[in-house]
Amino acid sequence: MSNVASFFKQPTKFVLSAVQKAQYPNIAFPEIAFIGRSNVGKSSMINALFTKKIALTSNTPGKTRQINFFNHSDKLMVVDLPGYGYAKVSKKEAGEISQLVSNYLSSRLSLKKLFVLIDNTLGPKDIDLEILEYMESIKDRIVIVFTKKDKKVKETSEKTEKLKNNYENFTISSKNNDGIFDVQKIIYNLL
Ligand SMILES: Nc1nc2c(ncn2[C@@H]2O[C@H](COP(=O)(O)OP(=O)(O)OP(=O)(O)O)[C@@H](O)[C@H]2O)c(=O)[nH]1
Ligand SMILES: [Mg+2]
Repeated sequence: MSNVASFFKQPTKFVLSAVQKAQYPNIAFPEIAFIGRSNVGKSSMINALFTKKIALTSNTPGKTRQINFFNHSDKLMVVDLPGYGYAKVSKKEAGEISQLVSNYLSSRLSLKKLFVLIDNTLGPKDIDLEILEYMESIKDRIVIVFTKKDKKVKETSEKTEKLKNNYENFTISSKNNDGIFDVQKIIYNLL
């Protein structure tokens, strides 16, 4: 087995769910985080990368409402962020979630890569482009991941090509693991 494959098979443990900055674990490992619209497949991708069911996934958008931290083998912190743009949460809760995510993004110095997930079947939405614009200052640490490659494309957008030209990017499926190994290599090389 390659070093990369055996690395991802090592234990990954849930650490805690945070709803405020004071709760973030105080660690020295490099950190990676996953962000994207609700239901885009953040938790599924974490499970595919780390080859185990650690992050809760659901057919119901808005499943992940807190910042979930995972410790991979005392070498890497993995962060599952709440999804944005889910219409069915109350305005108050949506405000709280976006505050939580922006606090996280502005304060986490150990963050080595931010994976911004976009649903390949739908293409980028305004809210995805807004997040990318907001994160412009850390552009070199952003990797765009187009998810659900196994599914039929429903909407095409000229914005997709533009993003592909401007950002490091991958198109993956967490269902059949297509493209997962390429992302594992990127993560492995951060250590
Ligand atoms: N076909 C297919 N379905 C996927 C893929 N990735 C995720 N899904 C499905 O999409 C739904 C949402 O996946 P999650 O991983 O829970 O999405 P999330 O981004 O964590 O969602 P929130 O926590 O609500 O923000 C689930 O029904 C998954 O099974 C994929 O690559 N292919
Ligand atoms: Mg989730």
